[in-house]
Amino acid sequence: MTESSQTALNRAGIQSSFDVNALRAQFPILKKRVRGNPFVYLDNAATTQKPQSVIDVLNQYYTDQNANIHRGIHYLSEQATEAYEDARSRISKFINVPSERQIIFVRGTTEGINLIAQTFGRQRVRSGDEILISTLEHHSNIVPWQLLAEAQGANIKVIPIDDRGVLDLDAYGKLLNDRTRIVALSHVSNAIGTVSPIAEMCREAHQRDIPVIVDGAQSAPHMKVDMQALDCDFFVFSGHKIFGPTGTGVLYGKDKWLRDMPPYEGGGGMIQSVTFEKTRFLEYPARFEAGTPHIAGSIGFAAALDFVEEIGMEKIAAYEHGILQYATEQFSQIDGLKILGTAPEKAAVLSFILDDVHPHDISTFLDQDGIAIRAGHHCAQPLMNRFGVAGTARASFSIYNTREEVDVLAASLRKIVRFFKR
Ligand code: 7TS
Repeated sequence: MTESSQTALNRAGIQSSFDVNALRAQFPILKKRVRGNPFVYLDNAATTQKPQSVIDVLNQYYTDQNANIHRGIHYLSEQATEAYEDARSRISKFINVPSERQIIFVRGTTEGINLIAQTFGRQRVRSGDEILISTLEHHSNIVPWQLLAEAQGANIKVIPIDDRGVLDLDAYGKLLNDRTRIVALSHVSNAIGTVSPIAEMCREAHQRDIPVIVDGAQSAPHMKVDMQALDCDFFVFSGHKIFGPTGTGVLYGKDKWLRDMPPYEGGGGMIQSVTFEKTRFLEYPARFEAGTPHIAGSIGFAAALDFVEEIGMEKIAAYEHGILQYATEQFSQIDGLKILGTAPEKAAVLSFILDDVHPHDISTFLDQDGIAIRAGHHCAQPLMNRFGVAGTARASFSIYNTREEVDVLAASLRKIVRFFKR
């Protein structure tokens, strides 16, 4: 271990108080062997593995509590409703939301952004207006805005980045103008790990009364996110990237916007009264939660946040930072390896290319050694284009990854270098 990563861990007091092996033991899947090797899971930006506590909550729900919510006036339905609403309340506290009602359950970040675009966006954006996004965005924070722009006759504008993958804030200031109706930004880039200064960018947009939508899919799992400190207008993140079940996520919005937004989907659970002539809708959050939701999933999502809080987000951030630094140092010693994304503020993601070896070949080779990474465009094709590559290989870290796993990855990469040099 190098001195700098040692210092980062010591600073956070993690060496003494954090036992990564004990933590790993809580994740049954990490005991797997893959192709005869210990399983090294480094695809956490795609989805994280689940601790036993979350698996147990899902099991318990279906074993002991399952009923539909907000409907049947019977014992189990009441219990399920209470557990579901309690999950909403715990999630709201996790991101410091003023009222739990401002948490809307969705299927994930993708659905959350589409919901905002198709309700708030349609209300707000007219012909000739501009929607401002950045070069760093995941497709799910590009395509919903393009669909909206096409429907309304609006235009998409894009904040450029420098060669390190850092947003150009001067350009941002200049791009904000009287036609800008929405700013939509990722907090942390899934493809190269850049952390963007969201609070500062919100302040600047708010000076012009422009609302800011934040894609928090990759920030909420890796750093403390506080809605009142960020002061963004909307924030969306996925449960499955923070140790929770797939098919879960939440959308947070400011009351001043949510209260006047029209529904996204129509159906049961979101109406006050229905006649064939006219339907009256419930207030939010129910207005945006048509149909039977992923009840067990949302309860599991809250259990995942309990797991995070038990460790402490500051500890998680510091530990992962140490791993990222260590991996960056290891990678810099590998012949022909180039890291994409060298922003001073980064979280948990290391994207790289290796001479002319195709990223898919890298991941296939690593897979032979039981190592799971992601290769390709990472649903960020415009960002790949900016760097002049079709794709990268990407290792993304979580709290259960170790320096030993980074060593295994580095050794396997060296093997690939030797193989292709022959
Ligand atoms: N936004 C960001 C920044 C993401 O990283 C992802 C998923 C999404 C939105 C969409 O989230 P979902 O839960 O709705 O699918 N990112 C990745 C990834 O990096 N590899 O696989 C999925």
